[in-house]
Amino acid sequence: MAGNRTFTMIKPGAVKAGHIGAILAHINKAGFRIVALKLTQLSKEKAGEFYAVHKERPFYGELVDFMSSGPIVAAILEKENAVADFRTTIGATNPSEAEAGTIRALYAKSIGENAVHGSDSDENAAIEGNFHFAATEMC
Ligand code: 3AN
Repeated sequence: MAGNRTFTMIKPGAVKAGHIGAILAHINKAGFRIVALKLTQLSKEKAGEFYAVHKERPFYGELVDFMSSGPIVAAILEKENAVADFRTTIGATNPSEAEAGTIRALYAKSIGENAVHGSDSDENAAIEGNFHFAATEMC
């Protein structure tokens, strides 16, 4: 059965460009409820831990450098079928392939600086949400 929560980050590029408000509004309009929310900055170590699954990929170093380069917004989102519906809302990893009107089509600069993260499974949504938030921060 599909779960009802997913995890997202607004990445440093989109935060620096001033897109926090527009992206959160887009998320709300797409029917997601914000369960947890924070503006924070990842250390290199924390970013490396978060993306450990990509350790062997050629872009890992670049990804960790970028994700620790400035503030991010982390959030847990709730909606029926949250993981799959949020991936539809954000669009393809490469913004040049993202459908028009998706968050990445609107706000991403490149495949590396692609505006937002979205969990790829219910299991990872729970792991990633717990990585960033204590139970008392989830409302
Ligand atoms: P998604 O975020 O759409 O699930 P993944 O899990 O394949 O995509 O990749 C995780 C992150 O790694 C992406 N959000 C993107 O920032 C970065 N990334 C993925 N593929 C590349 C690539 N070919 N070059 C640079 N960065 C990449």
